Amino acid sequence: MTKVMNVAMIGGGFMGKAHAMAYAAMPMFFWPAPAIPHRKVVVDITDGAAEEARRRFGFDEASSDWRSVVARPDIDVVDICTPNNVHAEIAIAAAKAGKHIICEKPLARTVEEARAMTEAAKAAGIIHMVAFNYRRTPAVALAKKYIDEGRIGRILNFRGTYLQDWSAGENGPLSWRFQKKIAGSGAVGDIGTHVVDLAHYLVGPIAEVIAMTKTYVTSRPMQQGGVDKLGASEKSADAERAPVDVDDEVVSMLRFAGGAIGSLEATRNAWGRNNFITLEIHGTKGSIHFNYERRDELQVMFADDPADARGFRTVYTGPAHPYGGGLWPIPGLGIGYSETKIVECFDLFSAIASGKQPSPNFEDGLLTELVADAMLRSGESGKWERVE
Ligand code: SOE
Repeated sequence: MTKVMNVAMIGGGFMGKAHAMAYAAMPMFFWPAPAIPHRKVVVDITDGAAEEARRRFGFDEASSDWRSVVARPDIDVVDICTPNNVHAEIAIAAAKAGKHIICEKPLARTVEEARAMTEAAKAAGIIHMVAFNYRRTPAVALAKKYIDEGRIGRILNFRGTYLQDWSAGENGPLSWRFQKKIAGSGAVGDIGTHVVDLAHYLVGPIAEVIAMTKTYVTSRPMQQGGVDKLGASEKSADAERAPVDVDDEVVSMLRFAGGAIGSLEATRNAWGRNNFITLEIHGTKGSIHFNYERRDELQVMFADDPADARGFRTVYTGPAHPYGGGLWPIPGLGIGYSETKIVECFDLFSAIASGKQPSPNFEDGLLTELVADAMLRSGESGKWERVE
């Protein structure tokens, strides 16, 4: 019999929605499931918000006290879907209570927090995962397969972007994402870390960076409570403004430990770009291009293709590709954000069932945090900064 595991989800906002959906859907896709996640308790900041999340996301119980929930003997997995400022506190308490943990990205606000979380998780011997979900897009996993099989050859370079436009308007509210004490950093931590994670996954560790960071919108109308609306606020223009103390954009050059070079750009102020995660990798035997806005497709070019057929071809991911056995039965039916979260959930529970750490785990999350920190330091110093 497949084991049922009780999940306590802390945070019922945007990520809570995505994770709750994945808990319900994962066994429907991946059957037999490695375990069946049971939506046991959802925690939010007030009893009212928690109860609403319970009804909406199908949990048995609601609570506004994460400390007592995390300590409960009937909880197997703690899922951290909160803003970044409480990741460390919750994760360390959950690890001490012996719970497996999935934590939303970025792992923490600072390297110190990420290190403390990693040490606590390792000391407790629990399974831990950071929710960098874009690795779980089948086309990205296919790129990884081609690279691991040597079909692209030695990797020469990497170009990664993450461009969005939800904060381009200067009257988008000052949500927690623009406050250093809650978020840690701006575009670097929020979306740049996704690209760092993808670069680590596909190419290997980044050793050194030189970066420019910039803040274009230096103050924003204060948010009038409620959930983070990601920029969209009709009435916020009249509200009192407060300073933004994080970066809006980062542009960085990268040196990988394995010898490849690369670049990374991340901004949430690029009008017209919505979730524009692009990757281009050139190797000695071929090239790969991916654009998340066309996430069913992997563009690939093999240098030994006949001269009269040279060029990128489009592979539509489907059953022949990573995770294809669980997802849809023919290519092109459409992979979405939900599928990346369902696959993430599958990988988490597979790791728990097998007792083998998934990737990215907290150690990988800490490495990503070290790169983000080097970018922020380089943004200040104007110099190459080592990742250490
Ligand atoms: C906002 O930039 C955001 O919600 C990020 O925080 C997520 O990590 C990304 O997947 C979508 O955009």
